[in-house]
Amino acid sequence: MATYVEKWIEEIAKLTQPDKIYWCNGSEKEAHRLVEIGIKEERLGGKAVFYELNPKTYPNCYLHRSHPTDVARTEHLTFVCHKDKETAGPNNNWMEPKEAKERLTKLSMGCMRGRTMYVIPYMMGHPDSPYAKACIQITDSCYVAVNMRIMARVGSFVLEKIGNRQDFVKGLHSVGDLDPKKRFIMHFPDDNLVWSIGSGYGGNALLGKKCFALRMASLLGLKEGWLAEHMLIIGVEDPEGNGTYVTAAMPSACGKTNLAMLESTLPGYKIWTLGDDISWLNIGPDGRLYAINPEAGFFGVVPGTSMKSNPNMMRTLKANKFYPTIYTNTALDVDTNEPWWEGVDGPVPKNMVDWQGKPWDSSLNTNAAHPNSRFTVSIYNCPTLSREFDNPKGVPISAIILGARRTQLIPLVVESFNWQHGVFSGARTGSETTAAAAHQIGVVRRDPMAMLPFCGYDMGDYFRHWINTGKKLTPPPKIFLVNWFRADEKGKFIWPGFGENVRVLKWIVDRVNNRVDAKETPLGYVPHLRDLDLKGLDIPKGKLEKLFEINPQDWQQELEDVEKFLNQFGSHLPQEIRQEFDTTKAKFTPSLVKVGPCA
Ligand code: GTP
Ligand code: SPV
Ligand code: MN
Repeated sequence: MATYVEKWIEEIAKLTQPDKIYWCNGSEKEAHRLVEIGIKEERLGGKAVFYELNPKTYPNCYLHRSHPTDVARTEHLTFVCHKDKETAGPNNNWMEPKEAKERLTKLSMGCMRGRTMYVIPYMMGHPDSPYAKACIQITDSCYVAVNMRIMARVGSFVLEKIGNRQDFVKGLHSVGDLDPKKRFIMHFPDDNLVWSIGSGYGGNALLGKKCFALRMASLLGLKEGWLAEHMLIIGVEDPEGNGTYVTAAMPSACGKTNLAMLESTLPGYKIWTLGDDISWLNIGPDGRLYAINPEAGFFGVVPGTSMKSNPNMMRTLKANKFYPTIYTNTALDVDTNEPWWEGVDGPVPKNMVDWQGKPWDSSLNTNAAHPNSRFTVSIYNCPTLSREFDNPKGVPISAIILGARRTQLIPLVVESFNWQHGVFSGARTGSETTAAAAHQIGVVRRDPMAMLPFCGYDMGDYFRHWINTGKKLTPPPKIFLVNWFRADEKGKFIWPGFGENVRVLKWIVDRVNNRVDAKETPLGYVPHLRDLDLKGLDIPKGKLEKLFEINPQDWQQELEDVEKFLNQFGSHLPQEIRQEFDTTKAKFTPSLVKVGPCA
């Protein structure tokens, strides 16, 4: 008798009409075979899916050039299809499920003709973890199949785990004809289904990542009492050898991967990596917050990665063992057959082609590598991987960092007064947009907890869920806000960032362990400069002050924008958030603060 899984595959094959169906087993041999297929496979325009890079200097590394219109997430084509629009909230595009399915069905009829349909059974999370989830993704792209094996735990064992159950998470993906007009990334929470067509790009096509592990999982978390977050996970080891586990949310292309692998510039401090993009946070039996990284690889921003900015990632990229490493949309040094990107160490090669394979030199004034070019690499290559990475229980979190990219206004680091104030501080956070999604770059938009594009339901309800979660935690982690990107009047970043961010981590750990006190400001606590270890850094005092400046006029303006954003959530906005807003606003509006004799 056919299992439920087999019946589902049969049904999809009938609709999409692939030439062949291939069930992935996750083996190393299979990965090589899929890469071979990609090297030989000609796509429209005669391009191969994979190009082998220099086997001596980049063994087991391959270059992929995407369709030029398919280089980033497309938020305007991403929908959450709840039965009712209200559940989706103002932060999501919504389509009625029946209508959405009709559209997708039309687009999917015969879409895999002439192609192979890959069936990929995978786990998000360690198979032994009570928090892990079993999933199956269907795709007609060998690029996606190879990437999935790096990013998740792929294997036949997952099919055994699923058996005849129906509650696994289904992902149905086809690149279609890559026409952006026929591109949709749709989520059907009631059917445990993500259905994506017309894009091969990471967040649109590797359905275990943003689609499942954030949009669908955030909703599961709401129902089951946990949080799915856009957060890295690290362990900070101090000179005495004590470890403190920290998660940090930052919007796309705002520094998670770099912070996750930070090479400390402070003697005795060491950062251990557990994840760089997604955390699932559960309340443990002892009442503390435990984090697991449901992924098993890094899908990271290439430009800017160098031995100077992120040496551990450079080492990770060179440490291939059982997994190929994929470079998507980097430039290529034609003489050496090595990938190249803006910001990498060494001189600019003489003979290059850009990310589309066109001849390139610096006089063109264009980017050789696409600004959102990405590597896909196994987390097991990482030299700083924490020994707790595979711990099914996860690690207990003492501090949550909420970051943003703001060239103005936001101080380097601020500690929230308490959990509720931290939730408000996250809710009001804005960040300048980046190349990780297809939209205008560099404009401030509100991006609460870096989850605006990834929260699968109304964000007002999401804030409520955060507040409720905090009430159950004994004790709740401290919440900090950081901003590495404040600039001077010439537009230059004031803070050196990267490895030097350990100085901020040290202060955070000192605060968690009650080792230092702090200065109160209207936004929360900031460090006394004596407590921020700045030895060896050459930042003039005026600039240091600028890093922490809180200008009431600017803040009045900022809060107007915050108020507009929060008002969108209407009755879904928790009263506590409104109270925190009013309290903050009053601090910046002296005439509203009641003065007079104490009673
Ligand atoms: P996603 O993978 O899109 O979620 O991005 P991410 O949040 O992991 O960002 P990532 O660490 O890849 O950094 C994105 C960009 O920010 C890169 O160009 C980095 O070089 C830059 N960046 C990261 N950390 C810092 C920092 O501390 N200071 C400065 N100035 N730039 C940074
Ligand atoms: C992001 O954009 O936040 C990423 C890349 O991490 S993607 O997987 O495409 O979402
Ligand atoms: Mn990300």
